[in-house]
Amino acid sequence: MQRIRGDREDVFSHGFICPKGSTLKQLEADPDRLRAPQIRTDDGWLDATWDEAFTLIGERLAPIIDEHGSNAVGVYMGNPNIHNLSGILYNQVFLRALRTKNIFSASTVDQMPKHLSSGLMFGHPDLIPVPDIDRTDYLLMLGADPYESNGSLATAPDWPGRLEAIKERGGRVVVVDPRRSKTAANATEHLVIRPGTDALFLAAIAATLVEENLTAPGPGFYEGFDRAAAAVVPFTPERVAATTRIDADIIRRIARELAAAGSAVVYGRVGTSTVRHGTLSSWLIDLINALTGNLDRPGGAMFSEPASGRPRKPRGFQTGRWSSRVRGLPEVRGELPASVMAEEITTPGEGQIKAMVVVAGNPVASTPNADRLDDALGQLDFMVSIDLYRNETSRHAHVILPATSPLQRTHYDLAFTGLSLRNVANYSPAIFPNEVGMEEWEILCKLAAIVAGQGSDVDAAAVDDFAFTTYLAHMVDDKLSPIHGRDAGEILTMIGDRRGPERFLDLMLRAGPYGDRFGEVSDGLTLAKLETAPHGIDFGPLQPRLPEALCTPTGIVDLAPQQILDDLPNLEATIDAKTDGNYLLVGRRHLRSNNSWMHNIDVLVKGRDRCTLLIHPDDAANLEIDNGQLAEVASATGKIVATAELTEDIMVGVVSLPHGWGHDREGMATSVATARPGVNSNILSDENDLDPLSGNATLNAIPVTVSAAG
Ligand SMILES: Nc1nc2c(c(=O)[nH]1)N[C@H]1C(S)=C(S)[C@@H](COP(=O)(O)OP(=O)(O)OC[C@H]3O[C@@H](n4cnc5c(=O)[nH]c(N)nc54)[C@H](O)[C@@H]3O)O[C@H]1N2
Ligand SMILES: Nc1nc2c(c(=O)[nH]1)N[C@H]1C(S)=C(S)[C@@H](COP(=O)(O)OP(=O)(O)OC[C@H]3O[C@@H](n4cnc5c(=O)[nH]c(N)nc54)[C@H](O)[C@@H]3O)O[C@H]1N2
Ligand SMILES: [Mo]
Repeated sequence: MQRIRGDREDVFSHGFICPKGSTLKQLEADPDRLRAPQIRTDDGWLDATWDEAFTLIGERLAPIIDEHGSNAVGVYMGNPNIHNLSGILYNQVFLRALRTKNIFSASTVDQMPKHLSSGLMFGHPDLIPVPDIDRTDYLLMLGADPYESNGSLATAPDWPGRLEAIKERGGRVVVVDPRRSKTAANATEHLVIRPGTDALFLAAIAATLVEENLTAPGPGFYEGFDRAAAAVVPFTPERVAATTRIDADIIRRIARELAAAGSAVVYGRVGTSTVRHGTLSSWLIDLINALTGNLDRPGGAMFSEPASGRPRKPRGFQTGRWSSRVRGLPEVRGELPASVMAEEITTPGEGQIKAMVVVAGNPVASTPNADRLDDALGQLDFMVSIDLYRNETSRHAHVILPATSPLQRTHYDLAFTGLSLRNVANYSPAIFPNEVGMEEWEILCKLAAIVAGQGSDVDAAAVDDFAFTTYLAHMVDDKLSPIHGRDAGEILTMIGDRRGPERFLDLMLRAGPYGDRFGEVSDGLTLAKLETAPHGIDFGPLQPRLPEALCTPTGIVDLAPQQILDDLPNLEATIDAKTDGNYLLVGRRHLRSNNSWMHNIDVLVKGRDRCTLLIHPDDAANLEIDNGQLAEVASATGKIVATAELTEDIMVGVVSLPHGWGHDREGMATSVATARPGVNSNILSDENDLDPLSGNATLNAIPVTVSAAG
């Protein structure tokens, strides 16, 4: 390979590329990246054949299920699954075969509050509106730093350029963040907020809109307006100002500006989601968008129309169909909070987790009370990881199955085309041959056969055939499916020789909104057609989609879901809650980092230390901590020591540490990362501190004490 650069003719990116994308070559060449299955023995780690690895898994996992039932196997799925056709399609195949209630993922350390508010308001947890920043006149952005992250739950190349364009066309970008992030520094206005109080700030904006009669007349497809209005009215700007540290006048002005703008949109991300009232914030964001008339219109919050289609299930959305065994926390979107994993592993009794399967996840780096989870994983009877590396988490596995690197597999973004700021489709073939020998979807099919009691000899292809024909049968059976009533055999013939993710993808694209519907729409989309368009296919800007896209049983938007309103008294109680003089810890991201797993790429981690504790000079003076000196940070769960970096960019009383570091645990095989380990900020996050509605972890606004170390 020569080098990796952007594709100027790409219909979406026009050549924009992230610095991490251009280092995929180094990832490809990284000698630490796993290339063969690994088995842990008393004499250390040994390379194994795939047959040896699956035989061992069969011998160890099947008896655990026989003896203790499926719930004895827990599954954690990490963030990279979302970017991987194999993970997104075949984790489901594996989970359906296993049928465990102990399903966990990175969603409950990230966006679960948004899924919940969307599920309750729009009827489906994946109907998440995105901010139409390319056409808006006014963006109010909370707890997001797209200059570093390039945006999240709102996919577009070059977020910074798109934000600049808002200002260039005379619009405003208002950023709410306790830290002057790069995004805040480049905004029209930066509001410094006390961490964890965004729900109060947002409620006060909504209250102002109602109180000052600034709400737009709603379309015919909203219900609950009066109840939502009555619920927010107590949260006046004057009442929340002291707690949020944002003046009442400013809150009122922002509300008026949102109402007066030609188009406006409120958008919130990690800083509004990974906090105790994350679901309330997520709901309030969409409520304000609706109250100002900006839901589902250009320049407001809109729904993408992905080429692969959307699930249509007008059954409404329920949570709590089962609960976690130890703490009794409800399932949301089929998952339990990652925060309960450790206790489910270590608490004896019926239903205890005895084995874990981790797919593309590093929960020891990414989820609360990292040390406790690290310890718990060490107590399992058996663990399997599918990963690129032996890292903080996979070092606990008995078998590590290597995943293909990103350049060795085909790519289509099934998840992010549903959250895209433009409707596009783009498919890329694998660039290099698969060097590990198995595709990740084949691995998941083999694991499915093992947990279904069929043994380790079953062919992945047979599992794939079964999974696909079952899925197709459901589609032709489903009255809401665009291919309802069609002959499954005929469709199978039309799809032809494709197998694995490509077969699913072809079906989804052809049955999707731009699809050929298997001969019904001439010139409609097929995977074959997409393959002949190497720069992708553009289906244009987002279009209004309501009420048709809604999945609520009523067919209209519920502005005031009772489940959410029920948490408002808890929010109200925080207004006058005493603060105990602690500091509040928040996180941050950096352009050259990607959660925990790109720190073994030298070009990305070289240079100055980025895992520093940001602290305001006034606080540092009080604590007698100098710039560059070590500081100890302690929370309810643990303590860490990090180098202090004094900066006026952080709010007084707040400290910031990035997550995804701490690569110095014994037994890892990540030589570059371990040489510059940093510290694991999740040693400080508390597994008992959750958003009560979604079960999402509190990873921001963690109460800590800070002192000079050594
Ligand atoms: N304190 C704090 N904690 C946080 C956050 C925060 O802001 N603050 N952010 C949270 C967020 S938003 C997220 S999404 C989570 C992420 O949490 P996780 O998903 O658990 O963690 P990652 O660091 O993304 O780890 C991904 C793992 O997958 C492996 N991997 C990469 N690509 C592939 C692949 O294609 N196949 C397979 N099988 N493996 C692969 C990597 O080697 C790595 O081990 O962290 C959360 N944790
Ligand atoms: N370079 C890079 N890009 C990434 C990732 C990465 O690790 N590195 N991770 C990817 C993933 S998995 C995700 S989910 C996205 C996340 O994308 P973003 O949400 O844009 O991510 P962050 O950079 O963590 O921005 C969170 C901001 O919230 C602020 N904040 C903290 N607490 C509060 C609070 O209580 N209120 C408010 N208003 N703000 C607060 C922080 O100071 C920070 O600036 O990024 C994705 N992109
Ligand atoms: Mo994330």
